[in-house]
Amino acid sequence: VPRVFSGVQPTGNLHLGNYLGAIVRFVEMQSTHDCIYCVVDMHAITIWQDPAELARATREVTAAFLAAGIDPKAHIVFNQSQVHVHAELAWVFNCVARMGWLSRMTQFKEKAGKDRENASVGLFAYPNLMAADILAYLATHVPVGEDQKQHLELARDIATKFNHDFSATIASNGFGEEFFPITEPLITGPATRIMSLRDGTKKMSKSDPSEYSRIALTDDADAIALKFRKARTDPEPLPSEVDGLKGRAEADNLVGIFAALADQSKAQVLSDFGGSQFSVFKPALADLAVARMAPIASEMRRLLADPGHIDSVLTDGADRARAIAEKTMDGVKDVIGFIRKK
Ligand code: AQP
Repeated sequence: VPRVFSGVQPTGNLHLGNYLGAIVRFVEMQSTHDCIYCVVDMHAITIWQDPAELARATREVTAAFLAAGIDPKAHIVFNQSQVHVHAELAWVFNCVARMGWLSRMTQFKEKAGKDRENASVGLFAYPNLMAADILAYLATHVPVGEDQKQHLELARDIATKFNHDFSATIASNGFGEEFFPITEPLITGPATRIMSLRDGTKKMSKSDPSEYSRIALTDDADAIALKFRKARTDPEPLPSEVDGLKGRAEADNLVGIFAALADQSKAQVLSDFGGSQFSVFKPALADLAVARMAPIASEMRRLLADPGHIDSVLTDGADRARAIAEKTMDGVKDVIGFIRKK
């Protein structure tokens, strides 16, 4: 069975983009893959996190995974910092990846902004840790949103260079031609890039200062309806064909969200709503979002009332993840020439 790895950062404000772009895919893949889903708390601290808030957000992402339908017994759910191999393998990858490769990462440029001198070294090396997350489990498939495409290409480059640089000891240790698989990103469906409700050119993001830019997974029905009502749009009615969404970023985004929530294509949505004004479409979208999201929000609240249970899910998952990752790390050490206890 092919193995999947993916992660979500516990940086607060989990939103509809995270849900439709990532978590929904995580749920679907359980029937066809061995799945490992991680709350990547070590990634989160590349930007300052308040300690109490980090722990709270870690439990909240875990609750979202479980409430959405991820089965932590059949698959693995854990938080990254409980498995030491992520940090250990990331160091090795710090020494495999080249400065030039990382300098081209657009997310670093965006997140570091103008004050690059003051960005953490971890923020720069973030993609190496992400490669370690995936490759510690020799995962072959990674479901992510569009924004992570460049980081996944880097993970492929790291795997390729490692396999090449150590080809002699990879073969002599009996690992054949390739130690690490060349991971495939899975970026599909109508919701790979959900945009901000306030600005159709920016992605919906946890860190946007405006609450109105995103639908949070914990929003109640009133908040969802209000945010869609206030969502920026143009004055034209919806087109009947997908082509008519060109140059209308905000309309395109809302139609994409509707399609993803209804499990339809954008063409199907437009065949129902083509010619409608937003005053008709937005309430229909809000009703659909509430119907789909309210049960998840209420299950999250139920789960979060028992943090001890959530922590035990994470610890149990980490024990099983560690067993897989340590085996990979032993192989890496043998291939590199690090002496270890056998
Ligand atoms: N707007 C989005 N549309 C579709 N997918 C998205 N993802 C994030 N935003 C969107 C996907 O969600 C998964 C987890 O994301 P993350 O928390 O690890 O990383 P992120 O990209 O940093 O999330 P945010 O919400 O955008 O946070 P900030 O504001 O900190 O940048 C990933 O699979 C991601 O693709």
